[in-house]
Amino acid sequence: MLIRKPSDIPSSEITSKSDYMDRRKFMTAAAAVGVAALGADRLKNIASPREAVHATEKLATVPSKYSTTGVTPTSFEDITTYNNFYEFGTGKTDPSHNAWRLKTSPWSVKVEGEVKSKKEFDIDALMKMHPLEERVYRHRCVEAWSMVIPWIGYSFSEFIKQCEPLSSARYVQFLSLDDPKEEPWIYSVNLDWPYSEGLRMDEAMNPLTLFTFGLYGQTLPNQDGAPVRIVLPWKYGFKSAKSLVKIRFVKKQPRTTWNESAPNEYGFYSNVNPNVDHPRWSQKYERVIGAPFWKARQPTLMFNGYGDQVASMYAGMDLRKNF
Ligand SMILES: Nc1nc2c(c(=O)[nH]1)N[C@H]1C(S)=C(S)[C@@H](COP(=O)(O)O)O[C@H]1N2
Ligand SMILES: [Mo]
Repeated sequence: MLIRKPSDIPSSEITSKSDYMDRRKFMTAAAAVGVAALGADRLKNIASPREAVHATEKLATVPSKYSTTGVTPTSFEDITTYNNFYEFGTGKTDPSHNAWRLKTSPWSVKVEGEVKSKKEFDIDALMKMHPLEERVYRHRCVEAWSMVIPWIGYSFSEFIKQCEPLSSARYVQFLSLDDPKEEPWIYSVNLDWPYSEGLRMDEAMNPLTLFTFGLYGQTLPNQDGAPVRIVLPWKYGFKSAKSLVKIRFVKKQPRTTWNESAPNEYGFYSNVNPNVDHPRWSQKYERVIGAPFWKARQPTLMFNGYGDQVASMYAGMDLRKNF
């Protein structure tokens, strides 16, 4: 996404001045702690923080009938070094350098809102809730680049069943971790934290909606949203929130981070649609990350190629208005 550089943003816009000054003090302290930790323990065993982020566990999977065929997966290297994860910086390589700070164990996901009773699931229990499938999906960022990623997970609908939502639940909200100790970059990025995304209940129930724990045969590298994220292959990448700590079943359409940041540019639905351009660029084509130059520019497909499975959910809707 394109947003203003931190230096362009007056501090008053982020928060009150005194708050801001306190935060600055805190950041300096946090940076010092980070350097100390790096200097002492970490460098003893690993060559670089990058390596720590790549330290993942193997996962056993079963094949999936929802996997996309006839596509070539992007390399592991590109998938793990070309990321959007603004909690760890806005540059494409920032998350691969900075996300080693994310502590993914212990980890749990809270469930609240319109459910029979509040729940909290430990990450291990979540990963065992249903057999893990390998699903190759196209991944299309609103910035007009794309990848193909062999994810690991199961349909989010399996998890919804365990949550016992009430009939009053019409939307699902996804909330990412916002921990300034592990993600001090959140102070310099002009977005409202925590990162929040949302889906209509039928979209959340669609079998393509993947509760995701891994990629390329192993647990998610931190920069890709460890230990658990959501993946929606027919929507622009920003709908696929990373490092989830809370899932809310709600009555009304929830706040979503990019929509509240620039409502004329990023809608609630954000279905991939080559016929509706972003106000600042075309969505007709995409740059394929890692592809040889003669394949690097390809036309974007309606619903990113998943129309057969998802188009009926939007029947009768004006997709220009509901972008
Ligand atoms: N919490 C959080 N989730 C996020 C983002 C983010 O900045 N923070 N970026 C989004 C965007 S714009 C994209 S394209 C995808 C990128 O996922 P990937 O880096 O695993 O390819 O994550 C999405 N989920
Ligand atoms: Mo994106």
